[in-house]
Amino acid sequence: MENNQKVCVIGLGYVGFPLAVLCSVKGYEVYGYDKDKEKLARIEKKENIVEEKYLDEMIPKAKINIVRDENEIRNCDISIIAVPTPVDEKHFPDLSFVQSASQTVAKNLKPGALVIVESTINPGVCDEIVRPIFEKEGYTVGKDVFISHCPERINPGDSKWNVANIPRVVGSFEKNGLEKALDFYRSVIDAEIMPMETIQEAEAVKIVENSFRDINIAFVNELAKSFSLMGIDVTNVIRGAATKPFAFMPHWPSRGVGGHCIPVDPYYLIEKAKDYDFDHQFLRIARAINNSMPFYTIELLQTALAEIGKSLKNADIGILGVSYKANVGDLRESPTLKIIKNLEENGAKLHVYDPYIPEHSNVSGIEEILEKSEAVMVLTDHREFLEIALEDYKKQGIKAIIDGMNCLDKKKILELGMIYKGIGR
Ligand code: SAJ
Repeated sequence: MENNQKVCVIGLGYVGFPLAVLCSVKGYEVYGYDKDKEKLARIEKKENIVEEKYLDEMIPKAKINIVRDENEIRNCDISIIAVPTPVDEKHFPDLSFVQSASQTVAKNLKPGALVIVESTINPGVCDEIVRPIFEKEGYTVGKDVFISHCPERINPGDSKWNVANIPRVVGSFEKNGLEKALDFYRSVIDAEIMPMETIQEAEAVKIVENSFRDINIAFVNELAKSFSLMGIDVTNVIRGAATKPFAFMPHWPSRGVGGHCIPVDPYYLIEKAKDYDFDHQFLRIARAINNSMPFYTIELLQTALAEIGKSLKNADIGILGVSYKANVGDLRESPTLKIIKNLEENGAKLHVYDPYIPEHSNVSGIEEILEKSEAVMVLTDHREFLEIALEDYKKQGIKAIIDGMNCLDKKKILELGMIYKGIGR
């Protein structure tokens, strides 16, 4: 389908790149803007830079014109901002990337263009930060610029849900902007595109869906701590509760909550609500519980070592998995990094391996970990680790296994005579 509209995607990461590819195969003339020159070179070589399999057959058909001069954005009818919105070490939202991307677009805007923010932002950012940037350049929102928010919902590594089929919500400051954004997303995505009544509602949707996940994970993490004191396997209890066909959604305890979304987004709401003198205590408590899990996991290791008369100091500890999520290599807010830092501070000798993050590994592979360690912590449920025969741990003299993702066969590990500590099991 030919489409005479030109689209520019600002930020070609795990959100922007798939969207740019999709827009191109749907017939738009697509421009891509990113500060990372190396990434741009790889895109020009038609590389699948986000390593998402579903893009493999789309990329050869896609054409992404790399923006070499910001002026070229002036040709575009639609500019989509898909840049990171991390938090700083105090968990304060860092909106600098959204600000700078908005400034780039505002200084190179085609009058009448539609500007869409896809980055995750808290309610109020479009009105208080993005809109003034365009007004400062002399534009009138709803007249010669249209601003919309459509929060991204990319789930890295998901083989089923992707940019082409995930339903979306869209908000804008006024009717025309909303219609333009709805028309655009309905032309590229084969799923429901829901109009929100205000742009603030659209901003709130993403924060709410990810905070929902964070508090539910905190719920089962707290259960894991209490049930393990009672000798109850919380994962069996969750599986049992999940047989209820309605009004229950299983979440799973683990060594902690990492990633670019779940542990970050609640802070956006917590901080914004402070502007209204409201304390999101429930979100804060959930964050505190999830942030405690790496240290709870270390306590499990200490207990296991004590059972063999050892302490952390000078203990040879194998760390399997640094990535925050299985089968991808992503360190953002990784709980393992917190565990590694704490164990090193306590004098443990760490042998670290993550097949997806070689630069964070200090051994050649699984065999070396098993040879050198006396206890092993499985902290990411990568498929490679699930394939390790438990007998191999035993053969190599491993005395204790800390199962940070509850992904191993506890019963078999105990039968082999090793100590097993899971999160709530
Ligand atoms: N985690 C748990 N227990 C759970 C689920 C996750 O401890 O029950 C941990 C994971 O180990 C990981 C972290 O939480 O460290 C985040 O896991 P995630 O599965 O939520 O993965 P993400 O960070 O890729 O989250 C994305 C989000 N997608 C978007 O924001 C667009 C999230 O909304 C999705 O729900 C999630 O993928 C998903 O469902 O996989």
